[in-house]
Amino acid sequence: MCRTRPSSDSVDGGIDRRRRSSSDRSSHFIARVARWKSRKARSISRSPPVSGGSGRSVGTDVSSREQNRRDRPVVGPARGYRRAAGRAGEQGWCEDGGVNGGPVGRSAWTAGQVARHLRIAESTLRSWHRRYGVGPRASRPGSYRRYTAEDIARLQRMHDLIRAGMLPSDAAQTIGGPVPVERPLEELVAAARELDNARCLAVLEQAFAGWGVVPAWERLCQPALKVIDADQRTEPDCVDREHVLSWAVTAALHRVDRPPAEPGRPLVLLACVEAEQHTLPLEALAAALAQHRVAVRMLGAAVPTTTLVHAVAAARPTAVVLWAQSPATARLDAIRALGAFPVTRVTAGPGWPRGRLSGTERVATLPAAVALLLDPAG
Ligand code: B12
Repeated sequence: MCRTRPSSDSVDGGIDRRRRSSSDRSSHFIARVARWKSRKARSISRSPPVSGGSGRSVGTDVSSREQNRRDRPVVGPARGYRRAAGRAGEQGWCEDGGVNGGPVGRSAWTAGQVARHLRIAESTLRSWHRRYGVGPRASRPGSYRRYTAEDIARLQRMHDLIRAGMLPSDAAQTIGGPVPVERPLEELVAAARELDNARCLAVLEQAFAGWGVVPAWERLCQPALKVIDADQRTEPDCVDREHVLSWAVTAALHRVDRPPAEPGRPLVLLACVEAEQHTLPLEALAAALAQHRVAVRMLGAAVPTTTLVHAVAAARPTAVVLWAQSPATARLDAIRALGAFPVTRVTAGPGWPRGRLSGTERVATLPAAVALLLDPAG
């Protein structure tokens, strides 16, 4: 395509290409070849750094044309990352999406390139990032995850330590521990807006592990859900972001460490009422209680009243928490049906009528729910 496009010099010079003399054409050709050579030389000088440890370079592993394509350093925000392009410039990326050259200043490499360089699976690299926070340091809101030479050197050291027999968790600590996300809320919102499940998950996992479930839910998840929900006022179709964020919050909560329940502790059963899809608050409650070594049974979304009754008869919980997000789903028959069992009935969520329903407890926040359920009989 490039070959048939008029070059900017021919346009600037006002020369009609068809009337150009053969010496004009050959000097243009020579100039174009020179430009191509200098571009190629620049791209070669941007080869991935060869770390002291292995002396290997990514380039030596590349065989097929497809691999070559994928190995090429990504030179700017991919399609669909336009919003990030302005900020990306601060990180040393070309603001034009890379069309004029590629990374300027610091080089940056994809996870695939780094994995090939270290000769490990890409999934291992991602798992180091997710579990131990060892990943690209330059994680800015809206930025696309890329590894710098410094990141690669740390990862190489981690790899060497593991090969020498160290546990990955110890190796991660030795090389400097998790890299805290600088502004987790902005990072999480940006990742959700880019529909980047993995990046949302990484931020959330770090927050749950570092702050604990309740603070991370209140400081990070609740505000992020509010922001993403508010996006729909200006962009009604962007509920996809809410789905991605909800998925990531759920996945991260499922990954929270759950020590074995303490024997003799009351069993708590959690369920959303029939037709209720809003499970996240109960997911947070389940993880928070599990961290306190409370035994939890979670039934999840849209539990029919008959199913709830069956589960209570089978599991014999001490307390049952029923979530209703809106008055449209709040089912009083579910509360009544549980009256036949010796359980503390707890209503949670803004759907239930204000004030306490007779024979039930009402909780309005996650910390209040945890406090009540740590000792439902007390
Ligand atoms: C995530 C989400 C979804 C996800 C749910 C995914 C999941 N697995 O949970 C999906 C995409 C499935 C979804 C679907 C729908 N949603 Co929705 N959703 C939300 C969103 C963004 C968060 C819900 C949530 O988790 N809230 C809990 C926290 C985050 O909310 P909060 O206000 O910060 O918390 C308050 C309390 O709830 C309490 N609290 C917080 N955490 C905890 C924890 C515990 C244990 C306790 C006791 C209390 C507590 O403290 C706070 C102060 O009151 C809300 C907007 C919002 N910010 O709440 C809309 C929202 C709840 N959804 C809404 C609607 C309308 C729907 C749909 C009907 C949309 C549709 N047309 O299909 C469907 C309903 C499906 C159904 N039948 O249930 C409306 C509800 C309006 C209403 N009052 O009826 C909201 C409020 C959006 C809006 N602005 O209009 N939704």
